[in-house]
Amino acid sequence: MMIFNKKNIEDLALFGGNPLFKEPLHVGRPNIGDRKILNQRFNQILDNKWLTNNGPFVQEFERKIEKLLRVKHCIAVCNATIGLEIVIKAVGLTGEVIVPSFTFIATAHALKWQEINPVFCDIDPKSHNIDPEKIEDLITTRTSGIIGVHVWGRPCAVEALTVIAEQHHLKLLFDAAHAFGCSHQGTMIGNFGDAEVFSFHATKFLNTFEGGAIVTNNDDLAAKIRLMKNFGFCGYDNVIHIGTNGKMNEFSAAMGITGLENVQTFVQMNNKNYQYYRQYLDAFPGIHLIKYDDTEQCNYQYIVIEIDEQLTNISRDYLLDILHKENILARKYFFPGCHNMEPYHSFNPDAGLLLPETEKLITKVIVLPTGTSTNETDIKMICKLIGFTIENANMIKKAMNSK
Ligand code: T4K
Repeated sequence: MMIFNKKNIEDLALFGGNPLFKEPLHVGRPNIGDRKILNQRFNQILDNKWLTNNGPFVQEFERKIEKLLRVKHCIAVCNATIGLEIVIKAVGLTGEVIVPSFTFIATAHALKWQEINPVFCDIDPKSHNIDPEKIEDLITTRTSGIIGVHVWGRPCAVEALTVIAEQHHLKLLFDAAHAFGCSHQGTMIGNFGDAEVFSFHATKFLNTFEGGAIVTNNDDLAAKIRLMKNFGFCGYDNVIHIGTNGKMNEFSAAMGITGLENVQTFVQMNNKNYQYYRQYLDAFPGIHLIKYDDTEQCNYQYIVIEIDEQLTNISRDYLLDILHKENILARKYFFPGCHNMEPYHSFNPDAGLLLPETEKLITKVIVLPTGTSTNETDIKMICKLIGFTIENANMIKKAMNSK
């Protein structure tokens, strides 16, 4: 039976006490399905001697995703970053593209990699997603598209973005890296805009070690993307388009298929953890756990809290220091925001002036451990520690400052 080992602030690991957890608790522990079946599939791949290049497992994985999401085309790729790069080129984006800064750096880099400038748009502080009301002011003659990001798997304001894109003749893509298995008004993510891109990185809800998928309902676009992810090959010795190597291998696809067979288990586990956090964090002033819309399909993959320092009396960064020393490896995604990272910061050092909500949010967010590595007791302990920190905030700050 694990007990909470903090009575005084000297008991905190930061001040020399024993850490609450012996082993580190991570954010983003991989969800793994049935190992026996997975190993059978790995053996089958080795027996087949067909390891990559649109093999049978990749094809099965793609068809299964199309069915699950009720989308016409799924093209599996080696990771979401390459997926974004391919689709950006396939829809013909050029010049400037409007994106949120509150996202993983890959969204911006996928553009800049091909000499397209990401123009950072502020977010809606309620959803953490791109704010459609701030987009039109950023549109210039060079703007060719918008990329929305469904941050934490919570859908963007899809309808408003679609209207803006149509009115201004812009392409609309979604970085759906976090949103596999989520829905918006009853429609699965994957069906919006010109195309959407999922990530199946190890830390994602569904993982293929590394991997991703581009999904679209546009036949011509899908055909083009299929060519582009395989060097532009159309049959043997016949290259008809510029392309790259974006192929997913068979082992990744086998992992993905095995994961797909277990998505309900992953959702239940994540949701259970999310509900524990909700229950145990409820009492603490200034700790706001983001909400998921239970009337939609959600993957509950991210446990995200916002710290209101006025109420907690302790900053996000101090709290994070304390958590880390106790072996709780919480993260401050997506700090410091793409606009404060290179090469974007040097290109426009004042970008933050137009991003007040992003600037505020990047100082407030903590993503807490969940998934297979955490259970109710762990969550109770993490929440107790957060409560203990808030209760003793003044003393802790004083001790930290005099260290
Ligand atoms: N768009 C968005 C919005 C994204 O969030 C991402 C990726 C992309 C695009 C691009 O997708 P990919 O090209 O990657 O398919 C991680 C992931 O590397 C990255 O995929 C992800 N977003 C991002 C949000 O998180 P880091 O720098 O946090 O990774 P790392 O190594 O620190 O791992 C995070 C935690 O997970 C650690 O506490 C350890 C744990 N972990 C990690 C791995 C790899 C494990 O327990 N096992 C593992 O195998 O970026």
